Amino acid sequence: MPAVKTVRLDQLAHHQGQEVVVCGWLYNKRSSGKILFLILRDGTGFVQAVVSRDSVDEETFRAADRLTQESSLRVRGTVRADPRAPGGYELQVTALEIFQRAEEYPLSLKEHGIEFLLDHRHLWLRTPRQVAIMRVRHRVVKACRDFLDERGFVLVDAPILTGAACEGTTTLFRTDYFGRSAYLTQSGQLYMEAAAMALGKVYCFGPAFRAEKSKTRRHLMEFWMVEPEMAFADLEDCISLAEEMLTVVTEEVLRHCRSELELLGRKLEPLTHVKPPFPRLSYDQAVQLLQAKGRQFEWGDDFGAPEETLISLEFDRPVVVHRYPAACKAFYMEPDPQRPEVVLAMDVLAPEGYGEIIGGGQRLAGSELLVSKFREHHLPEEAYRWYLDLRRFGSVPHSGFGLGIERLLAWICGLRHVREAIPFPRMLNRLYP
Ligand code: NSS
Repeated sequence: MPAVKTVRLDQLAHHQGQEVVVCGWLYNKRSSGKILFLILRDGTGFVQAVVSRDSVDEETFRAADRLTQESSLRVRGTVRADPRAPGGYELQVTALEIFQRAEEYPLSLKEHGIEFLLDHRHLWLRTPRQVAIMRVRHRVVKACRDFLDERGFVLVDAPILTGAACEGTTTLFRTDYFGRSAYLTQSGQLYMEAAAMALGKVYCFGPAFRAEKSKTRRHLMEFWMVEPEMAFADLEDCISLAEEMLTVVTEEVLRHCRSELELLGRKLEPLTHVKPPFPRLSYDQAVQLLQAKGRQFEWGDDFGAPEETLISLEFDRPVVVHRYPAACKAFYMEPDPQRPEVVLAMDVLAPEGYGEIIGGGQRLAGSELLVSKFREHHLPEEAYRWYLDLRRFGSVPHSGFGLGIERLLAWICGLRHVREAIPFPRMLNRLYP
């Protein structure tokens, strides 16, 4: 094909009246005998390529007529705005080259069952809805990172293979490490605490693994987490950071991903409420709220999905729940000096019934209490010797949190299940594709 500029489909508006080359996959096709309408997609948009018998040779026309869904091709043509065409533009085709004529495509444009779609996740990703979700995901990740970068946080990568648990020993994925046990990381937090003592304000962004033997709408075995950690920071600083971060990330998505959210059928109005201050409830107040709503719930119990949903439905923006009973939380939480039976932990629950998207708080700074926590939680002290060192050499108040990307994305996009929020979900009975 002669040298004419190759353009992405989302750039066609800048090339009206010009001859261009575009590459893509066949999404749909109509024919009126003399004219073929090929709807192409390229991951950035759509175009209607119009092939008429008079403008290409007979052989090309016949080959185009035989094209199947998802066939890959390159076409040359002149760009014309047409509000009726999918994508808003038409190409009057003058040349067409086929990379591959696709075999019979398993995903038709009609509805499929969820198991079938998950079995074909590698192809399902090509559909407009999934493309929109992945674009919003990209924006969410970028917004989280930009937010922290602009505030002086340094990205520090945490290891994936670890020797000890961060979030309880029951959900560890174990693997063999030259005859010893290693575990896939549940959270980079403990390493970020070490890094915060070196650099001040740090974060990691990476995958986390939990062998959660539960099939819920919000649990994955492998998910992605952003974990900021700050030295010389208390629970209050941690809550403010979470509040500001969620506000900015939501604003960025609204600014850059409107068409994606519209395609997903997401109501924008609830997202426009995400502004500080977020409502704050102590665990005690949350328990009172649940009991007032008629829920059977005892002080000391941990919230499950139904409780989180009930609480979050009471507010029009994310809600912060703080000061949980020590027994509900991990070993590393600082007790409230006013009330040692509760810890300086906080969770952020997303509105519209979505529930927890952030977990964190102020970390235990004293070495003696930390050692007794290891014993209480039956953790092997030897594996945490380095972590204890952080309390022996210049311990300071410090705090941080973990934000789960898929849960945040599920809420922002209005998805029913986190499985659509990650390109290749790992679930209880799914390791394919
Ligand atoms: O267990 S967390 O509540 N907290 C931590 O892991 C801390 N060590 C983080 C820290 O302080 N640096 O998990 C944090 C978030 C939680 O709010 C969810 O958004 C997400 O991680 N999360 C999950 N997402 C999907 N699937 C599963 N299984 C999952 N578990 C946690």
